[in-house]
Amino acid sequence: MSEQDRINEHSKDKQLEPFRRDTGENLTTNQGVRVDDTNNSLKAGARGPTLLEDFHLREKMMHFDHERIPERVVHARGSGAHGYFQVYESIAELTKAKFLQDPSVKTPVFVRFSTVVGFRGSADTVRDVRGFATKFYTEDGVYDLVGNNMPIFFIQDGIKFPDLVHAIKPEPHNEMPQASAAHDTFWDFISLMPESMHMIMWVLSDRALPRSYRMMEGFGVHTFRFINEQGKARFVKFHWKPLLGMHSLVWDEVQKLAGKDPDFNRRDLWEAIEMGEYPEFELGVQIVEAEDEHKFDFDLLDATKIIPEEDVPVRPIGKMVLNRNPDNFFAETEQVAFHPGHVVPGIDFTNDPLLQGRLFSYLDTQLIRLGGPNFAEIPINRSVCPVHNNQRDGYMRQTIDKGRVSYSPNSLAGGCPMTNPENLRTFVHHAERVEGHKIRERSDSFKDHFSQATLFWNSLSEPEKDHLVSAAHFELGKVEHKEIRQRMVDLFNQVDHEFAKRVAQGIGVPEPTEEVMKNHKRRSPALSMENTVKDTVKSRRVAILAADGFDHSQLTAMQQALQNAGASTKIVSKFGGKIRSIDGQEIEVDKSFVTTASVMFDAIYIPGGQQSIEALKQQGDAIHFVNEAFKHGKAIAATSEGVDLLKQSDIAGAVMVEPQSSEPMTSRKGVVTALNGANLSAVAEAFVGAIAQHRHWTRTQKERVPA
Ligand code: HDE
Repeated sequence: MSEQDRINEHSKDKQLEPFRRDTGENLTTNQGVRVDDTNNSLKAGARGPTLLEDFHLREKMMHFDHERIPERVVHARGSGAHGYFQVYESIAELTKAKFLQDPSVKTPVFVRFSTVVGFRGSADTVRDVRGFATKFYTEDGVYDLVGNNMPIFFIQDGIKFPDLVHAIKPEPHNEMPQASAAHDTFWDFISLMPESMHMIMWVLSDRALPRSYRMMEGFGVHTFRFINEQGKARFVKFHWKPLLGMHSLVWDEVQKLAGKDPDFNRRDLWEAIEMGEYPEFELGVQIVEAEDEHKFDFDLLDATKIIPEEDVPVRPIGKMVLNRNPDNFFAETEQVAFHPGHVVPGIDFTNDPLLQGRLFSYLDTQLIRLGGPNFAEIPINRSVCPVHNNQRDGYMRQTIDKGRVSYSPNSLAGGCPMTNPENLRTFVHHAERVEGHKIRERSDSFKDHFSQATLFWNSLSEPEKDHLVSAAHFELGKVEHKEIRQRMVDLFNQVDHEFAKRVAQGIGVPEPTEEVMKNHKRRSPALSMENTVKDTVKSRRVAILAADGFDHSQLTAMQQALQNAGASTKIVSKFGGKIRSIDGQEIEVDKSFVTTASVMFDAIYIPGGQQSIEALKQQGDAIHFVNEAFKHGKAIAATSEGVDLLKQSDIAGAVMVEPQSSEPMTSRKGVVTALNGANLSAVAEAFVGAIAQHRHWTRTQKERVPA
């Protein structure tokens, strides 16, 4: 295989091919011996004891007994996808990384998205950071960008990681709560760790509730280095930007989803790829010249800080497309082993003490999780370029190394495999000059823990601020120890006085009286999700509520319009089976009220049809569907008699749903109505626009709507 062939979009796929296995016709043992019966163990007489001789039983049971491996200590619950990455144009001036040179090369990738805190079987939609780990199978070896959906971290030094994780995981005496930070040990720790304040603002924000893995940003978090062919080093921060924009769920919704569909984000990713709606992310970089290292009012080595995008713009350098679901969850998504230390020539580390801590942890944890030192040979982890070294043996060794030489230097194998520091494709560590005393100390340049927390707060829109305050009410409201709640309010008071007062009001502790830290009033618009992409409904899911006697032409016209815009629809009714329109046409119901809920959709549409609407009006589930979608800020459309269902619901008083005679159609705060079905194309256009807005947070009366 030529080098070029080896690195193309399909090279990883081809490499995996020999490992794939179909079900096969005949059931055999692991030795390939055909089995006569797998339903009855071998016994001495039909009612007699089982015989030790039953090799099929023993082998089957032995394998089953060992099917589980330890789950990841953090990021246990994940979802993977294959795809490729393509650079827009060569960035050779910045880095010699081979996969960032040639726009015609599609470098294969495998991505694993994850939650951090919950166990492997926990719900997807919890309030948490999301992992965003990408394995690039490049021509110069495997490069892992092991990032998160938040650009910073809780702690500045890796040595605090075990403490952080112990504090946030379920409490050790009773193993509660699952997949949640809302408990005493976490907030006890945080209230004593002011360096976590910036990250805490992100975790309390809507960023912690992504609508989809396809709609969240990713960040390398640490400052890394790019090294070009001339050996010039620059600082770099990595950003993934979703082409669909960043969008979130609402708190009430995520809690319901955790019960109704704990696989919500996983299913969303899987279905999108199956339907050809391939998730796309742009890779961007913020570059800082080496000589500018100290020009910021924070330290580039401090992982609790961002470089505001307005100060150093993010330069898009390429695009990743995820276009193939894994064949087997365990073999790929579970066994994949990421490591921030997997770098290729052209990408290097900095002295960020958090990053340095990570460099030890990942290999170490994989040793036990994947059962020995040979996990790089597991198909999903294999490099697509050749691997040669003197490593031998160990549990589960796959490679059959030929010859008698496994040491260096040697003469018997002509000195091979050789090292070659002169070759530009060889990884040579950046020769950074370092000097210092051996001390356990934090640099003074790491000591401002509040300015960027304030920057984040200042940059949010009003609805985002409201959500953040409510999140603090929930999280801290669950904390039993009042002194911990108090300490948090005192810390928040150093972020913003008004914010701290609002939090205090909801958690039963006195409001701070003094403004201890003057708000610097700086903002970074890039931090608000209000300023994200809002011009597409691609891959959005719309529920159409209907019953017998619905208006077929309205329903199908809306379906068509939504599909043309890239959204997909599901017909929801009381029961599964078929429903019949006024003019006798039958359509298949996709989901019944018991198998779905408004929380699984981005928007709802109610077509007319007297009989259909009369039936829906009698169904509490239909009314609830409307109320709940309204409360969660979702776009709602109703035409002709469909408007009556809105009037019957609790949203009638909350928005003006009755079109005026002078207005054939109304569209207010994401509720689109028309008494006349003839206006369907205008309704559809307004509805598509309303869905593209994602959510209509400014519905002032939504709090009064029960749901
Ligand atoms: Fe991780 N982290 N981490 N982490 N991390 C792991 O590695 C660790 C940190 C991240 O989908 C573990 O194989 C330490 C920051 C992701 O398989 C473990 C520190 C960021 C994933 C580990 C950090 C991350 C992990 C658990 C502080 C964002 C999931 C299982 C020094 C930049 C990768 C494993 C996947 C997984 C250690 C901090 C991202 C224990 C010690 C900061 C996305 O090795």
